[in-house]
Amino acid sequence: MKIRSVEAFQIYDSRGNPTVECLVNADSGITGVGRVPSGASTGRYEALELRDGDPRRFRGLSVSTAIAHIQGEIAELIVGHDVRDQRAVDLRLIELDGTQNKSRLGANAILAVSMAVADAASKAAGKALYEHLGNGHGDLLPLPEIQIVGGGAHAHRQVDVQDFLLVAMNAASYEESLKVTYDVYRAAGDLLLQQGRTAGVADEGGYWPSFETNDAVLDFMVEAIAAAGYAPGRDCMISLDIAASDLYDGEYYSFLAPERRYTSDEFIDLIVDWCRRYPIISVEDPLADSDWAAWTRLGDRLDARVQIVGDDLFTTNERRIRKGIDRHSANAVLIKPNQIGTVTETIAAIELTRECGWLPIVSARSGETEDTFIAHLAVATNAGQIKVGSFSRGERMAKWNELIRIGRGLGRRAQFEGGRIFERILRR
Ligand code: 2PG
Ligand code: MG
Repeated sequence: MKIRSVEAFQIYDSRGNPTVECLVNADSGITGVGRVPSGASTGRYEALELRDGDPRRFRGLSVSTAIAHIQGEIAELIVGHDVRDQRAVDLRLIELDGTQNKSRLGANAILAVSMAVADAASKAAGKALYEHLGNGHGDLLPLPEIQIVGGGAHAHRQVDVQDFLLVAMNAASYEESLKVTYDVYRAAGDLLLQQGRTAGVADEGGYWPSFETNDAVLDFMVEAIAAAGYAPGRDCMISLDIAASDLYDGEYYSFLAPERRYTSDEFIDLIVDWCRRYPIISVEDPLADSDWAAWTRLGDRLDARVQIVGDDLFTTNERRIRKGIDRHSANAVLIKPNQIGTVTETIAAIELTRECGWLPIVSARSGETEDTFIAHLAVATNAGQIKVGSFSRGERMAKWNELIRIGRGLGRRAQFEGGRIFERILRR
């Protein structure tokens, strides 16, 4: 099953910004597709997304250089390779690029190709992508964390915290978790209308309301859960992505709502206090990606049941995850393929996370496409959790819906741990 040709062109993500689509054409008329997403609150240690930088074209965001790299050097390298040998292709791509952060060819170019190769191989085998990627071992439908309110870099800093998400703790199935989310998302919308706070929708489809403080949004989350008929803290819990690297200047964390500066220890106090006062099960990037020592101090202070997730801290990078494990920095890792740039490295990051007893959470980016690769990745690797933004907008719903289809494909083999997944943190 050899690669015959490689195509690449510019498409647009959910913010309308340019991104890369790649087609890998193999024998027997098989074509694999890869489309890359794009972040807004990007971690400093992510693999580099190559943009043209010409302010006259798409405000500098066009991707013709990345596309030219696919059509030129990359195509030349991989034509003739077997699509089934993902690892060999990915390693050659990494070698061809030759940099630590894929900055020469662009992680957007490399990942588009890597994903298209995986897709082509699954089609060649006549298998669904999750079956191919997981060698038939993937059967766990993930517990979703779904955004109700967006803030931070995704909503012009209306509030400082980036994601206020819902976790349906007691849902007995993946589909029931969506039903619970629907109820709460809609109840939240009704409440915002009644309270005159509606101000639009943030980048990932969550509400973008006007609130004076982060605490007010937390109160509102609890109110929305109850209004939907669920028990806060039992049926539903809150997950936060603080995206704290965006709030940190190297010395202080700054909030606009209300305006205040915090030292690392004051910020830790604040997070601990929130987790005490609100039904919070998970905090992502509660501290900045350079503030390593503070992460360890937070872990010592927080209730052992709270999931502490490194996103910008780890950037799906095995080296950084290993450092975090040595330092007891967290107990979960957000997994985003475009932070590292190949399918092989993404799966290796998930495996490392799990080997150490930590929890992986497969995640979309704030700029997404209709691509559903991450839904398959989550099931293939039995990741157990997934984060795809809110319960609205086509690029988000494409992933939630694909997981319904995967569940149907798995039939009676399908597993769902739901909120019990957090017990694994305690068992460490
Ligand atoms: C994150 C993601 C998704 P972005 O921080 O986890 O919410 O945002 O893609 O902008 O980095
Ligand atoms: Mg994040």
